[in-house]
Amino acid sequence: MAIHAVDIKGMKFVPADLAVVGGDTVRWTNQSPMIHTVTADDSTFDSGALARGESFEHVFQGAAGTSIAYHCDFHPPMTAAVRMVQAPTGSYSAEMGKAFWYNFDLRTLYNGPFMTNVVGAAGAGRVQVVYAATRQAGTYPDAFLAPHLPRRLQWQAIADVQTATIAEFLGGLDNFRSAIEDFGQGILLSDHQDRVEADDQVHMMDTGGAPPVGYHRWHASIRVIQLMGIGDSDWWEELDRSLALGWAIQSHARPVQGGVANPGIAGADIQTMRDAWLTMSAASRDAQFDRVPNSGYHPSPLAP
Ligand SMILES: [Cu+2]
Repeated sequence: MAIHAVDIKGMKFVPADLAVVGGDTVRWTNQSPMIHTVTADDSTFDSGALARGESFEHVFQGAAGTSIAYHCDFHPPMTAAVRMVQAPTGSYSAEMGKAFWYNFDLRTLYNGPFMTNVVGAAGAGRVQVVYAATRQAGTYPDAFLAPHLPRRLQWQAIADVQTATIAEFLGGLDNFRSAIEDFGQGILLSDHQDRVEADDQVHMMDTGGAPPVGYHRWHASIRVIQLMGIGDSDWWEELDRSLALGWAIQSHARPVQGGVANPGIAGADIQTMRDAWLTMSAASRDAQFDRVPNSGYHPSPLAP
């Protein structure tokens, strides 16, 4: 059950359009100097007056396909909605993994405005560089967080695309772990024509043949999100555990991009890495990323 964060800022709810699955919590936080309310149009919830810094939470239980509109009682132009979407039911399947990675890429990597106005503006493209530099200098986390703080709205959007897409296509983090295990091995081959034409058919972390930077970038992004207090820190920690496992698996499997699925690695090796990586403390996981600053494969993923 994910917690989605919505900021009230600049006379707007951000994001104004949010997809959640039944049982998810939405937490609104007033980041503006003015008093606002979060009031359902159908009166099913009402925060009352929220001063700066105050939050309000509501758990959504509506049927998939419905949309719950809400507004601010004091400022009628402030309107937004929460859309209920269907969580996939049942256990993980490769089809589920393919749908997740395809749609996640469509919403991020293949979404030009998102990459420019959100990822670029947030500094997320080089967040792993700031991570490595401040960790080496001993100024982490303060000096790491500082340059990103003024871009909270963009980081909010980066957080939301993750929580929303995981909820919509995987249902939760158990299935995300399976999805990134497959991703790290490069065993999921997309059958979408646009991916074929882009010569980007294998769902895997890659940067044109070089060792992947994406795991470092994603890990550092999760740390920004946690340090900013966006969403549920425990949820992000669980995501980060799976992310680190994905990095280990890809470091061991070394899949290649192309028109065929990679063969994958032995189940016993995956279990060895699960045992090592999913039980690691947050601090130890941070230190693993320090071993290969900025990007690259982990040197000993079976025995970190
Ligand atoms: Cu208002």
